[in-house]
Amino acid sequence: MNGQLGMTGKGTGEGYGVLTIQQHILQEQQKFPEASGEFSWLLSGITLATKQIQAKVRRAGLTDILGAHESGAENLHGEVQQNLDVFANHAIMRSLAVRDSVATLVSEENDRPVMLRHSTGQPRYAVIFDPLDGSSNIDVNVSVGTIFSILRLPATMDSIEDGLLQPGSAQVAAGYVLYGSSTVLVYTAGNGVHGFTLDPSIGAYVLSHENIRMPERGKYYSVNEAYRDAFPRPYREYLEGLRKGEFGRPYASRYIGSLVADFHRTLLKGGVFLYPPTAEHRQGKLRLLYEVNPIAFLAQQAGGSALDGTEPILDLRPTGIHQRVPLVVGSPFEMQQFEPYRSRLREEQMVFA
Ligand code: AHM
Ligand code: MG
Repeated sequence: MNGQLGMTGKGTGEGYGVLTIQQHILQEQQKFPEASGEFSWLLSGITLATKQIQAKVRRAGLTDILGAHESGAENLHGEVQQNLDVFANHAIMRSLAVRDSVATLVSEENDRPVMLRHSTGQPRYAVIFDPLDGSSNIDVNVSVGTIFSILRLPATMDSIEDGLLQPGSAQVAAGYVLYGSSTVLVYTAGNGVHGFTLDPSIGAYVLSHENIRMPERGKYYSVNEAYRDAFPRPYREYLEGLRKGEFGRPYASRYIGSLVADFHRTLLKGGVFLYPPTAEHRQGKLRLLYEVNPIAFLAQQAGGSALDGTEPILDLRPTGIHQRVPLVVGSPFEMQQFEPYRSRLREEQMVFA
């Protein structure tokens, strides 16, 4: 593809051809003559909203937008919504609501799916998203992100929940935007994982990481160590194995506390990220539909894999749109080393500390 455009390599630079995400999607679409173009129109809604969100995030320290929303409203998980969460949610809703192909929107910030009524077109997609993941990190200037998952709804369904509760393997596309030292959009539509960096000088996401492959193994494990004693024994022993060099060499740890940022590092550098269950939170913290499924799809497309401890994430049949699930995701070597612990998690009664 680079050759086709006469590009010499990774391109965010000025003065030579850059491939924007829109061009990239159109090129990908040409491989599927039956594609109608509505999918690229839908994705452009996501890129537009995330540009608005990143602009707001970049100005967060300059405005009085930080802090709890005026109403002090809590979302259904009992967390105080922050202004930027609300802004991000509205930006995505606004942008996607006018896309004819979108039938329903599901957000971490809304307890129910939002149904869209279009006068024209054939709505067929559901967009499921976490508008601003890791938002408690904003007021200390730590990276946050937006995560999205796209499903095709069945032609007939008993209820909208019915259409939404599809396994992660049914996702037609998924991705995230990381508002870090630069703004990076990473997505897959089932044909590899591609990364784009926002070039602020032209306001466009340009291809910077084509066909990302996770390294075979990495140097880091990533977990909230403070909960370590509360994890079931096989998790504790796996972590001990990583720390003590039982899998070839001792690992170092990295934990940011923003899933998007922690996963982005794991995707590019390899290693393993875990959010195991604890006695208090038997399903961990992360949400299946708009956090874990998209991350698992990206990991799989990049050569890694993801488990809920025992089962492949992408095989799970969801039971609720805000369902939580434990997560172990990583590169091939670390996931291979996890296998004996996975068997023990299957066989042993869950023993928490
Ligand atoms: P949020 O959606 O309310 O921001 O919570 C999700 C975040 C993830 O980004 C991150 O992986 C996790 O919470 C960190 O949780 P903890 O503080 O328990 O380690
Ligand atoms: Mg979240």
